[in-house]
Amino acid sequence: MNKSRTYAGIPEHLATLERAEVVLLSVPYDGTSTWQKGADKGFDAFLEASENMELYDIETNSEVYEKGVFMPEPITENASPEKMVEQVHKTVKQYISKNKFVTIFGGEHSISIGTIRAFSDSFKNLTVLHLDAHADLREEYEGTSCNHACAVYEASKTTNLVQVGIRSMDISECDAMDTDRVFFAEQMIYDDSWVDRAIDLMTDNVFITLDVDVFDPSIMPSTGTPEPGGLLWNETIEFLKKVFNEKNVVGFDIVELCPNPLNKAPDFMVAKLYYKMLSYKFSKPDFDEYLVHDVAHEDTKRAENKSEPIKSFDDE
Ligand SMILES: [Mn+2]
Repeated sequence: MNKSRTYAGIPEHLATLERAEVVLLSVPYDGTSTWQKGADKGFDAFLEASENMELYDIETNSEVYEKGVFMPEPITENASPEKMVEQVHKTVKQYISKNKFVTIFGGEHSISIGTIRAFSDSFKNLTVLHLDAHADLREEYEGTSCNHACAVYEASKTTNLVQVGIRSMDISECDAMDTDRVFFAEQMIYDDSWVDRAIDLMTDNVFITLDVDVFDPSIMPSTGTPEPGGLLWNETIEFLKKVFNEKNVVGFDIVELCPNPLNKAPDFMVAKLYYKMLSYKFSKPDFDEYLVHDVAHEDTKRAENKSEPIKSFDDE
């Protein structure tokens, strides 16, 4: 990578470790993917798209890049999946200890075993919010527990794992899955109460691991294992906004962007997704609104409880 290249082309003085509040670590690892290769090219496509993005966010009325984004040297360890995971674990922990908001870009999903381990070491009562088409709960796959198919198995044992958008899994994963904490894509379509129910399950400290295949292939074809029936842009963004507003998001990773040079729209979508997540993290303009809204909502509920129940056909 060109040394002077900065995230989204931001000025160099905002891209130093000392100045930046955000660390953006690339792990262009593609050692265990099972179908389409190319997740190692994801970061460059993401970076290129980011450079062509407007840096003013209308919704939050903010320019979050001013917080500064530092990009360390990418992690290129690929002697084995275990060694890569260990290197990610060590490096992420190191930046967390410097009080940075650490974000990590894959690579395929096995990198998250290392990122989650680092956040779980560093933050009490961690919730891992896992957005993905796949359950990723295999204890071992193709001879290693550091395969992309095992991405959140360890998290299911060591953290409060909440899974959203799942629509593909192996029967062997049922044992490790806590279905009370899983929001299957099929159910989410018919009932949007999942948003609040998912947030209710979360502890204060939340780490988000987002596999881009959680999105519908109509908007996100550029991924190794696309699955029909996924999430769309607006509902995902609304959900994430609520999570950032109501919880302490301590970091996130985005994985499995497998770019297609003939279609750059998905790369741009991921660039925008990353920037939105940063904008939500650092501006929280709706935070008070949310509180007021929630209080008002509580008041209404209380008032409702006091008044005589309205007879409805449901009561019959
Ligand atoms: Mn996946």
